[in-house]
Amino acid sequence: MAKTVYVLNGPNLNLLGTREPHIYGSATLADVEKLCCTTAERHGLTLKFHQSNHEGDLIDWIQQARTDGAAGIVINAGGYTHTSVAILDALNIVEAPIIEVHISNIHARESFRRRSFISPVARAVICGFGIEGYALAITGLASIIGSGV
Ligand code: CA2
Repeated sequence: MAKTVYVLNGPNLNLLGTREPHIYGSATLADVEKLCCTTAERHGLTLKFHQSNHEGDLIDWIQQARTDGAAGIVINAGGYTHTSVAILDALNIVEAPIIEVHISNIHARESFRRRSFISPVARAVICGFGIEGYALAITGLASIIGSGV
């Protein structure tokens, strides 16, 4: 059976492509989903792709990934990256590899963005590659879990 990868997106990422293109580019979240889908397929992975503006939804999907036996989680928690102990707690009990993704280079922006509650539990962190970071994250995950080409 194909392994499943969860790609989780946090608050405001539904607005991708509509505002602040100088920071986040012009691709939409639908484009991100397509990119993730193609990349997951290439590696023989099944994709579960979600976005929510609500912290609890993200926590529910993290717990679901764990109970489903997902092969890994790629997460761009948006602004919750810098604030959420609750998301950290949820990720902490996931045994599958977690890849943290940011579209922008969070280290080249305001100082509060340099702190991530997720990085300590992430196997890898990708930032500053634009939406291509999602494809890199899935490819890296496939390599870690030994899936596909
Ligand atoms: O660079 C990233 O991917 C971020 O995770 C995006 C978050 C930000 O809080 C993080 O520091 C870095 C914000 C997502 C907001 O997305 C928007 C997209 C278009 C227009 C407005 C917001």
